[in-house]
Amino acid sequence: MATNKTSVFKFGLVSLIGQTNVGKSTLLNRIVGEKISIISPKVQTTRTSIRGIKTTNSAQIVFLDTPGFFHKPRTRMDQKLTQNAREGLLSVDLVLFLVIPQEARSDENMSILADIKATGSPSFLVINKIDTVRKERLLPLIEAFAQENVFQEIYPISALNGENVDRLEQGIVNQLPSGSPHYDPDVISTANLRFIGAEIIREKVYDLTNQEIPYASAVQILDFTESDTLVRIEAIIYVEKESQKGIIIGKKGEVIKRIGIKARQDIQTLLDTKVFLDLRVKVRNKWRSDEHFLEQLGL
Ligand SMILES: Nc1nc2c(ncn2[C@@H]2O[C@H](COP(=O)(O)OP(=O)(O)OP(=O)(O)O)[C@@H](O)[C@H]2O)c(=O)[nH]1
Ligand SMILES: [Mg+2]
Repeated sequence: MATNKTSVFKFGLVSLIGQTNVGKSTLLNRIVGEKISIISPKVQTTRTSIRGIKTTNSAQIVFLDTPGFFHKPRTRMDQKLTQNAREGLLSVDLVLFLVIPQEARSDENMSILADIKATGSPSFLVINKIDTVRKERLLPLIEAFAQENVFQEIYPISALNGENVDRLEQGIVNQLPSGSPHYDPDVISTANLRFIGAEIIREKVYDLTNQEIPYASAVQILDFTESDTLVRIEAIIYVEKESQKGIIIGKKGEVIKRIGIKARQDIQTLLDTKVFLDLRVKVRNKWRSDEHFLEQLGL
């Protein structure tokens, strides 16, 4: 008989934690092979924890992408982000702690390291963005972290170009407990399309605006109707001030138009169908401190 019954199927929950902007969402998307989580060069991009699922012949890995840890929560939203970030430390089978070479031994990272130690969860250190430094710089870092006696394994990778990501994936699978898959093999996220649509629009706001505008913005989907040939989406971008509304709309509506075009393209690619997107901007004073509204946003 050719069937191989000796290899056990692996299943587990793996969290991606670390400071903001180290490439957690980029790594999730690279491993899953689709854009599940939005990415930007600006800090504080991910706001809620997002699950991405990778299924192979031998394993199903559920990744939990989390918001970056940061020091000084000012608004209620900041506090929620920190709470959501901490979820990644609890009841997971494996923690992936992402750092970048330039800031690997930062105070923030030393504090996250202490948290990982305290929870006692199995964990890997992932040194990301190795494409940005000379390889000689990595060895002392790896040695310093190895001496902490916290990490089962240490992987230098580039989530951007994929270097060493295969080896990391194999390491993860080896570490996971045996178990049956919980999701259909073609399910890649537990987030619904409505949520991912809102996130893609928010990503374009991050892309096309600056200063405080991205952080003062939230996207809510009012209508998401799928038919055979078209998906119709009606969405609102909330900001906190009239002046921010002016900036998002832009001269003669140019900025909002570009946000709409770029978002529509990405959503069309994801859904593989034509998308009609109706986008408006509204002011909602101090929404970042409005508990009820944050809940509506799923935060
Ligand atoms: N050069 C380089 N850039 C990378 C790499 N991985 C991610 N980036 C970039 O780093 C920036 C931040 O990436 P994200 O994936 O949004 O980072 P994050 O950790 O999810 O950030 P938050 O959601 O804010 O916590 C983006 O501009 C990415 O393109 C890498 O391996 N090399
Ligand atoms: Mg992110």
